[in-house]
Formats: sequence, C-alpha cells, structure tokens
Amino acid sequence: MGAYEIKSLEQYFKVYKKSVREPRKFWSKIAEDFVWYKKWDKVLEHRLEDAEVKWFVNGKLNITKNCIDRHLAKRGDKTAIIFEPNDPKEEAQHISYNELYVRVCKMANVLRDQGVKKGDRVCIYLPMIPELAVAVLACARIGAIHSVVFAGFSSTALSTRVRDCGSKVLITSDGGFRGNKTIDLKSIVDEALEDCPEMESVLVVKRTGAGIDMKKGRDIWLQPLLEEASGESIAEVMDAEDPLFILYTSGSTGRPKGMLHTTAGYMIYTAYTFKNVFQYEEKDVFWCTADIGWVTGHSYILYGPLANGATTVMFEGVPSYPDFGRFWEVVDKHKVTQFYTAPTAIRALAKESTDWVTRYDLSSLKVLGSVGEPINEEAWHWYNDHVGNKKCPVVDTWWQTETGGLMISPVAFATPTKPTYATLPLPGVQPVLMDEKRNEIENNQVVGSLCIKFPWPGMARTIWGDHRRYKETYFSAFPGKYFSGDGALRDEVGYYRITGRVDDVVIVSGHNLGTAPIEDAINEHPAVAESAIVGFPHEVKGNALCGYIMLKETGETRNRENLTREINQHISEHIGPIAKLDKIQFVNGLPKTRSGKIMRRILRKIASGDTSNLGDTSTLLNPEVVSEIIDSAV
Ligand code: 6R9
Repeated sequence: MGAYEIKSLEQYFKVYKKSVREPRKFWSKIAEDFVWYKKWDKVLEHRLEDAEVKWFVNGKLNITKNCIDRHLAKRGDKTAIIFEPNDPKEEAQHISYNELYVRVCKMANVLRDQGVKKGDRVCIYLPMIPELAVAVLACARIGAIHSVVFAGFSSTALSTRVRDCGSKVLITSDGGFRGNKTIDLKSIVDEALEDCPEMESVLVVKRTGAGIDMKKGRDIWLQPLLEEASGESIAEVMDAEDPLFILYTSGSTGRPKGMLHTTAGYMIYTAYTFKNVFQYEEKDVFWCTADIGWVTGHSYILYGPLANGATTVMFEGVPSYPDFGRFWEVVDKHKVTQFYTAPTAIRALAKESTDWVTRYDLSSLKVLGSVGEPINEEAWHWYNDHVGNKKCPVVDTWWQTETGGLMISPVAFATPTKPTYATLPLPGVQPVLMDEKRNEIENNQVVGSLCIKFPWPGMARTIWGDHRRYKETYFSAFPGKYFSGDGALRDEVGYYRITGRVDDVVIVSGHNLGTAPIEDAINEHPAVAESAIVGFPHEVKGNALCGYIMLKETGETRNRENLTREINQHISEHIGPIAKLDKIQFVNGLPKTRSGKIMRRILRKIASGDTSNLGDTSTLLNPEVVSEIIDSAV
C-alpha cells in the first residue's frame, strides 16, 4: 500500500489538492492497492441533497480477505493482535495473522451453522477479549452485519439496539473483568432479552468462569463449537456497498441512531487514514485504548490497522488498575510506537503524580493521538511533555461515528501541530464553515457550523431502517452538505479548532461563546479538576453561563467565594469578561456518558431550573451525580 503517501507538509498540500480536484482518480488509485474479486465500474455516484452516496459501484470484495488473507504469504507469523488482559499477572496473548485466520474462519463456520446468512444482523456484547475481534471479523467474512454494543451499556440500551436492528443471534460472555470489578454480562443479557422475543441463539464465551444461567434452546457455549469447527471458510462475495456494520450513536434527542457503514469505502478510508495520520510502518506496534464498542475501536483497533497488516493492541483493562501507571507499563512492555487515547483519560492521569509515567521506558513512542472531544490546552501539554517527552507529534483527530474515519487531523511529522487544534482536513475531506444564514464563510479567523461539502468514502450511508431521519439529521440544516453538529473555528492559516457541539455554543449578549474554550480556561485554574459550562436563559443577556466545577480536592477548604472570583478572573483573562459565569456550582462529579463525554444536555436543564423531564439518562455512567447536583443546585 502506498498511493498518495504523505511524508511532508509540502506533500500534504500536493496530495490534498489532487484529492479535491480529482476525487475519483484519487480514491481509485488508492483502491487499486486492495484485493478485489471484481473492480468497480464507477468510482462515485452521489446526490448529497438526498443523502445518497455510493462508492466503487459494482466492485466486489470481502474486507477480511484484505485484513487477513492477503497478509498470510508475507506476514503469516507476524502478530496481528496483542491481547493485554485486565490483570497484569495474566499473560498477554500474541495472535499471529495465521492464527487470526483460523480463529475467524472457525467462528464464521459456527455462525453459518447457526443459520446466519449474508445480510443478517448479529449483535455482539462482549468485553475487550480476542473473541470480540474474532466475532466482528467472522461476521464480515460471511457477510453478516455486525452490531457491537459496548459491554458497559445497560440491559435497556442493549435491548433497544437488538430490537432496532432485528438481530436473531447475539454473542456475549459469562462476564468481563474491568479494573477490580467483575461484570456479570450474561445476566444483563438475560434481562435485555426478556424484551426481545425474536432472539434465537445466544453464543456465550467463557471468560470469568462465573456460574451463569444458560437458557435451554437459546444459549450455547461458544468454545466447544469453535473447537469442532473447520479452520477454513470461504469469504462471501460482497458488493462494495453491501452493509458491513451498524453502530449506534446517541442523538441529542430521541432513540439512538444505528449508523450504517458499507464495505469498500469504509475499508479504504480507514486504511488510508490510519497509515498516513499515524505514519504507520511495518514494525510498529499500534495501541488505541478505545473499546471496540465505539467507532474508534472499529476503525483504529481493527479494520484500519489490520488492512495495513499492522500489529494492534487490544487492552481489556482500565487506565487506573492496578495503578495509574498501567497505560505506561503496557507501552513499555509491548514497545508501543503509536498511542491513541481520549482527553478524558489524559486528564484523569494528569491529576496523578508524573512518577507514574517516568517509572516506565516510553522511548518506543513515536506518535500520540487524541480523539473523542476537544482536548484542552493543559491536557495537551501534559500529554506532549510527559508522555511524548516533547518528541512525539500529538495528532488531535476530529471525526465521528458517522464519518467512519479521521476527518480533520494533523498528519504526524508533516503537519505542524498547534495545541487544541485538529489542524487541517485530510485528503478527500472538504470542510466548510457555515453562518446562521446558511451561507458558506469564505475567509479565515471565523467560527461557524462545521459541514463537509463533498462525499468521502468512509461516510455512513444511512441510519438503519430510517433513511429519512438520516437525511433530516445530517443533510437538511445545510442542503447539499453533510452537517456534523459541531462548531469550529478556522484560524488565520486555515487550521480548524473544534469548539464543541453546536448546541454547546451559547449566545451571550449576542456573542457566540463556545463552551469548550471557557472550560479550558477554568481547567487551568490549579484547584480545578474538570468543569462543564452550559447556557441558561437570562432576561437581559438572552443567555447566561453556568459552570459546574469539580475541584481536584473535593474537600477544598478555601473560601468558595474567593475561588469563584478567581475562576471568573481566569475566564476574563483567557476569553474576555463577556464569558464570565453568572452561576457557579461546585460538584463532586459531572454526568458522563460511558464514553467519557459530559452530558451537557442534562446540566442545561438543571441550570435553567427545569428538572421535570431530564430525558434519557440510561446511557449515563454515573446517574447518581444528577440528583446530587439537583439537590445542591444554586
Ligand atoms: C470518533 C468519535 C463524535 C463527536 C464529534 C465531536 C467530538 C471527536 C474530537 C471531537 C474535538 C476532537 N469529537 N473527536 N471534538 N476534537 N479531536 O469520538 O466519534 O463518539 O461519534 O463522537 O465527538 O463533538 O462530533 P463519536
């Protein structure tokens, strides 16, 4: 693989220009590097205003041929997946491409024996164990559509998803290990399936050895079936636009949206972005700390790395177990070269002593990545200084479940980085900023709603079962353009900084204020651990700001009034007096989704004094903090 590789800023600009001028030629040249049963007739067909996009029309392929089979001749003994268990005392597993091939084929045969056919949906509710990767790839091998549900989700969330995609087979385990906890996954599944009468079989992986109920006629232990199964399995011939997976993402309102990704475009896009942004080389060991239950895990633990024949780390545990050095211990142990994590993890670790970092040898690291939310300046510097030793470019990658792969991001060693900036669009990505009157803003040093005006291969094609909602959510606010729901600022050289969801922008006295930069400013105060800013209605200003602030030491004895004054002064200095907070509430925790995002929607309601209907709180990691915040509301 190597078409349009980027090794310098100059080359980036050249490649980018090519991708915009001749997108069809550009992507077809990259697509040539993959294995096809039959090449495409046409590179692209699209009508964005109708949310209709097709890439590599009539091309035929199988993604597992590209992620596994084609590597066997050259890299059969190379490690594809390093499995690092939750408990550091349990031995890590090195799964070679040869072994992965056999394991995926076996699982594919088991699924076929269960009657799973091309186009059927298979839900996967597993902890971060090798069987999760194998199950995902086995679905892809037989053309079944996988729908991975993050194993931290509740039974309600699971059953909603199982029903929405109409899955008749579910793969789960007896349980999972996370830090010092054992999670009883199977009983969550049992509860979820009470509402899913269509479910026919549940394949159960043994992981914890906990005694569980096996429902007769429905539940089957997986390992004995795998042992029996053949290690060869023919890969289904898939159309380029055949569905590969459904992955649910929560909307700001209503039911979760089952984002549907298809085969060829997604494969090519994740592979190309992986290779270039992280400057992946053959001997590298890539570690993305996300869970495969999120899109980041799909694209940058599995498909992107495997399509490149890379070694990818799969970590079962958490950053704080058995201690705060766990990430760095794993980097040292497996000589990780690229490390990709989320700002929430960085902030949590930055609260602890740097001794946890310095006691390990991190000299193998070359590139650091960030994803999931805007990274604040303080966290960026901590990451850059203490983890990267100021030698590893920090790629702040902006993208979404809907985009399939990285969209705006530095290319390591090519794009000069700038703290809190995702910097420049990747090849093939044509971002635009839109103003309130729905006009494209041409100049720099502006803020606006971030849209993409031309299709890219990795984009989702629809919402499962609801194309109209797909069109309405993403293609109607700015007709003919994909609307990301995020706001962004473009600086004087054209670098993008994501300011947060557009619904996180608050207009105070006619000024657009992104909540993320205000939070940045507050977080720089030495006593503050984390904060969330929301707007609430104000008679004179239209909106005013309320800050929910968590202190590093919850028992902070300093006078709260002084602290309030200091924080506001900090904001005045960093953003301007306009961004000062009208209300401050010191809290013990912030309501977060299981992927670590602060649920500002809930805080917004509390701040405006409307706690009657807080909407769906079932995906919160810590629902208990909500009542705590309401009870002590100012
Ligand atoms: C990949 C992923 C998408 C939303 C997105 C944006 C936020 C992600 C970001 C970022 C600022 C970054 N987001 N990466 N904001 N800088 N580097 O996270 O997908 O879970 O669908 O979330 O996350 O708000 O719209 P997803």
